[in-house]
Amino acid sequence: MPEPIVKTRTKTRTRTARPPLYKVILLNDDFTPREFVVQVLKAVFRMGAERAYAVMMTAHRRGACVIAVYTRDVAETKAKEATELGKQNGYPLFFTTEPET
Ligand code: TYC
Repeated sequence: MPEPIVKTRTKTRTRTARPPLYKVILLNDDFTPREFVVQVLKAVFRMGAERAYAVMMTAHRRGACVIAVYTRDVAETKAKEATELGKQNGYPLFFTTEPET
């Protein structure tokens, strides 16, 4: 009887893991003017006027609003940049980040 020929072929499949995402959250405060919040949302998060206004009003009414989801680096940089813009203008405007579950 001839020996059966058994060949083992190892196939390597490369999977690219998706990086974990982080939410940027806008917090309400009693001092920052609405119009200023809208300006920051447009400038830092590239929102159009209508979306920026809606997001600002959601934070105003509910206390906070998730505004976007990015990789950790981008989320933290944008949150810092936007918070800094408020600070430079004497406002307590605050953006924070948290991992998306
Ligand atoms: N509550 C502020 C006001 O009445 C406006 C505001 C909205 C501030 C949203 C921060 O995230 C914010 N002037």
